[in-house]
Amino acid sequence: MRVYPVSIVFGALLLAAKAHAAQIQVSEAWIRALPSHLPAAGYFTLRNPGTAAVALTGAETPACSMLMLHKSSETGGMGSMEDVASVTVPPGGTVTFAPGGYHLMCMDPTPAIKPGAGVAVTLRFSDGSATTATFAVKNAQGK
Ligand SMILES: [Cu+2]
Repeated sequence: MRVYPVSIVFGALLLAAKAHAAQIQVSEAWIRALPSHLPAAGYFTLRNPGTAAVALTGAETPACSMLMLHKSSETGGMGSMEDVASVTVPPGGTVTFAPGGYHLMCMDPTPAIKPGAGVAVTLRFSDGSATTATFAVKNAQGK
């Protein structure tokens, strides 16, 4: 039998409690696959059940060479998008990634990005937690 120093056990318990309290919930996750190897966009809703603000700081999936945080906007009828470093979810609040606004941009989609399939995407947060959710792949019409 091994005896662990109390401080290590206590530290692990603290970490577990912290991660649990701040766990962000992901729902309605999907990816729009486009023809001709064009970048695919990922959409979802984040809900923060915790009591502190948590920011989405990054995302990754084996199905894309890179998964970037983007925000679409329209100025004078011209659509454009920009990189964003993080997206904050307020305590008790939700943030929706949807066409025309925030989205994940999947560069170099692999054949796994195929309508009808599901791909695992890991979302990383400012509190050090990470959540992996299955994104349903839909076609260009969002079906
Ligand atoms: Cu984009």
